[in-house]
Amino acid sequence: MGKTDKSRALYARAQEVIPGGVNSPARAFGAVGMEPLFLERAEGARVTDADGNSYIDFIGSWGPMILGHARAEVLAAAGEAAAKGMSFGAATELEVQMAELVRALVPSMELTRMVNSGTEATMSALRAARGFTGRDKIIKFSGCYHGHVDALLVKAGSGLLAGASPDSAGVSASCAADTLIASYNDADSVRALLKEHPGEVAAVIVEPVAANMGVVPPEPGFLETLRALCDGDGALLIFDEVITGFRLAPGGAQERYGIRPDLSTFGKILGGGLPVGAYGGRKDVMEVVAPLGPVYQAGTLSGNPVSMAAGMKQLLLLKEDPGIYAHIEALGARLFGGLTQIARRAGAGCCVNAVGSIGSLFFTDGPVRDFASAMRSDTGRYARWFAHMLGAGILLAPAQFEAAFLSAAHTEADVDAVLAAAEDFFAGKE
Ligand code: KE4
Repeated sequence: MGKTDKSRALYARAQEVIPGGVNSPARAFGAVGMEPLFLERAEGARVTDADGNSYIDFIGSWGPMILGHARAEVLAAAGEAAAKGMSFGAATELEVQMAELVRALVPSMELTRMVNSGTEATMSALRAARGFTGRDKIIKFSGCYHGHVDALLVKAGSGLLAGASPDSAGVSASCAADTLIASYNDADSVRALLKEHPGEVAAVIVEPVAANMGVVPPEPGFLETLRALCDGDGALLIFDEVITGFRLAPGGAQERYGIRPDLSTFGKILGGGLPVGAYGGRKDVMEVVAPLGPVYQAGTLSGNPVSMAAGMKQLLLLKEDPGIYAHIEALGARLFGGLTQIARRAGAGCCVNAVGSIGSLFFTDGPVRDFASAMRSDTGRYARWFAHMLGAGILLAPAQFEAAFLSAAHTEADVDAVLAAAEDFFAGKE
């Protein structure tokens, strides 16, 4: 890896004016024992840092860049919209077109409300669920991350797992008291909570493919059982598709697995790289949301025209060219299948989980099927893996408990570069 003088200098400056020098802990590189790289530009599957070092990028802004960075059509759509005004604080046709497109892609989204992040989407979906059911409790799964919503920062994944605890300080006990914790891929843990709290649970919120404790796929029958348990109890089933939405299929994980949730949340890909989130689902549920109903939710920049234009262009490019999904699925099979073979040959005490174009290499024998098994990973060895790959010009997620993301801009050569560097790593050049 080349010199990082400019990143180091920027980090020193950043720490003077930004908590920890970053605007999101996931970018801090603390989990891999390094100072963060400061990136300057990106195009296609590559990013370039402040010192001019170029990397094949598998962070992809944590999911939004499914077409690759700086896709010309998306840039043009954003620029064209911006030239007409950055924000109005009034309704626009673009918002209607976006909601119609989301419903066309995801039929369960009978009504959609745009917000500005995945966090806002999950926070609002929970409030709508509580307002519709009149119930207070929610069930989430240990290791799943749904954004920094107070009630969901309990046994959460992603950046919390780089720190001391999967719980966050600053969340009042009273706020967390209504959050019940189940175990991913263990439907009996949900059944027990519903039995213990009959008629009290407003919603079960789940990442249909967990991707914030590393990637953990749903085992056969898990999602179907959640659907049945919610139907039996009257709790709503919320699919948090902020990562999986528009990635695992045009209609997200709910299309891939054939499950219809009551509410869904989206973000990332939906905005084409600009700040966007959305929640929605059943018409009868979403009709509780203001100005129709008593559940208040609002936002100055919700449905921002520039974000709508960029996000819609990205979704339309995905919709018009199904070959993109075939490409990223094939690259996923090549990358994660290749890593599985290499690790197995090396008897290396690691395993790979993947679904389509997202996946994770865990430094534990596995299988990794839930939070407890993910936590057995050797995070120190992951840090050495990360550094080795960075030295080979490959930028992976700077933490064990995240996902690697492929895009339409990645090539077989990009994947083969990862596999070659992995061969070196497992050949003892750690
Ligand atoms: P945002 O508020 O960061 O837009 O979305 C929150 C969120 C909600 N639901 C799921 C399933 C998510 O993965 C996320 C955010 N994902 C992380 C990466 N694991 C974002 C990276 C970051 O926090 O900087």
